Amino acid sequence: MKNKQIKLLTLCFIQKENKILLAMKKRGFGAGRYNGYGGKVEANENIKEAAKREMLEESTLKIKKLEKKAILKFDSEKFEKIQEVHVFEIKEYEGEPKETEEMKPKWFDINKIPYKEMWPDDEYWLPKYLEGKKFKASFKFDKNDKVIEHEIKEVKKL
Ligand code: 6OG
Repeated sequence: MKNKQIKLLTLCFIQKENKILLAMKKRGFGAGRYNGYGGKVEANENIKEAAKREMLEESTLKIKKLEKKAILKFDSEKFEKIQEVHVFEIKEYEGEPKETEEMKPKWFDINKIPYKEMWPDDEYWLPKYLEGKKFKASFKFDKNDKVIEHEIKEVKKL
């Protein structure tokens, strides 16, 4: 993992009672998979601002309050840079999620998460997220996006 540059990204989830909001990515990196909402942190913004901007662009929701829950690092021989994904729980928002050019939203029962249609790392760490834990994790994929190494460490603060 050492000589690569880092690309900063965000990933946001919303829970309502026993449901979680995921969205089908319609284009670009990760197309055809369900995921939370997020994207690249631009040079002129901080990570939280980026998370809010991506939520607005991809779901039309206006975020009022969010809390960082995890930092995930992904590496693969296919990736030019290590992807460092900052995961947030959306605590307060305005609006209803709408389909956009990039994402098609769907609420899932937290006991019926569609792991087979998600990134293969998700089934390792999303359960921990759903337990309300804070953690740092790293994953290495082979060229078929299979997880070949992983580490998850709970932390008090991020
Ligand atoms: P754009 O590049 O389209 O944003 N992301 C990942 N999410 C999961 N669950 N696993 C991964 O394993 C991921 N790699 C990236 C970060 C890409 C979005 O996908 C997330 C962003 O929210 C490799 O702008």
